[in-house]
Amino acid sequence: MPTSPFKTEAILERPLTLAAAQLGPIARDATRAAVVARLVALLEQAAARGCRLVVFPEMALTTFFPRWHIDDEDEVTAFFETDMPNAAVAPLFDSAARLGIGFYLGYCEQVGSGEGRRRYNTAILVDAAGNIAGKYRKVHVPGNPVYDPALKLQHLEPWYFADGDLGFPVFDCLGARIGLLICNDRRWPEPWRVLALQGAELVLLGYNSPAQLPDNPRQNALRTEHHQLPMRAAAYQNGLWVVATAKAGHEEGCDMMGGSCVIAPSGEVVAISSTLGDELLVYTADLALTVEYKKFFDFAQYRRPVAYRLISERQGVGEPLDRAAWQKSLET
Ligand code: CDV
Repeated sequence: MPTSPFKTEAILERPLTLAAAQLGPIARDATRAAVVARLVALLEQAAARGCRLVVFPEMALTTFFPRWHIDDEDEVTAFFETDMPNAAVAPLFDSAARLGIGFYLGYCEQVGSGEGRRRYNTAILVDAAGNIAGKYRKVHVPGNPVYDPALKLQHLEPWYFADGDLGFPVFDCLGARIGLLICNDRRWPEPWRVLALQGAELVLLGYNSPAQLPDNPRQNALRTEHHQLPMRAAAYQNGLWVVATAKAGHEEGCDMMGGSCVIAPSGEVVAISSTLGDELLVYTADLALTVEYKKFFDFAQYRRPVAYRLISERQGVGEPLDRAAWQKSLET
């Protein structure tokens, strides 16, 4: 693949040294203390290598339990955090503040209790002083809302989690405008564009993606391609950097993809993990590189929202609009 010349430029205008902190498998019975110790170890490595921002995976504190239908409500509840930060994650927040490193952390969030209880697949952005600077709740929650014995691979996220209700916010943090996404979000073009319309320069994303799809086996050989393709396109079309971090490896009988990566606004994958275990992938991104691509795709000049109206008005595929309907939609 041809590469753009920016990699050889010695002087970066707005450098931000960041890292994807990939995790290997987390056991179903792993304690929070054991997991947080692994996160802190990666943070220490990041500090030693000059990082200012570390991106942990989706659901970084627990195993990916939506692969099971769990009846035991106490076991399910134990996967969720009711407060953030809390005593279990305090060592992570304390270390980050001491080291002056910001981080993205995916976790399972429970709001309230009893009948009114809500559960979300959530990511937070923590600044270099250890304060929560932003929160996002996963909007594209894939899989089945109920257990389906016909499926070879269960993915019961909608059974456990409500759709995110915070939209796609951006946060000014660490000298960058940052958006947060979670796993399946990366496969859809809309969230990237909504973030870019708010000036996002850097999008952070954690994921748990099975390495094989036994119910769609023809896609198995393309898993890495289907992981990178939408993010590379999104980086290029929106002029932004992407850091995507996996929970990888053989987790409780399921092979999870690695391939944590950093993608430049050129659409190039500029760094990629090489293991399926705990691994720190460090890269110094030049935020100034976003400018060239944001100018190339000058939204203010070239976008035609009126012509795209169907995207926000229609959810699934419907009948073609006839000419009169198009005309009407362009006029109103
Ligand atoms: N955690 C995820 O959202 N995983 C999905 C699975 C269902 C394919 C993904 O898009 O990778």
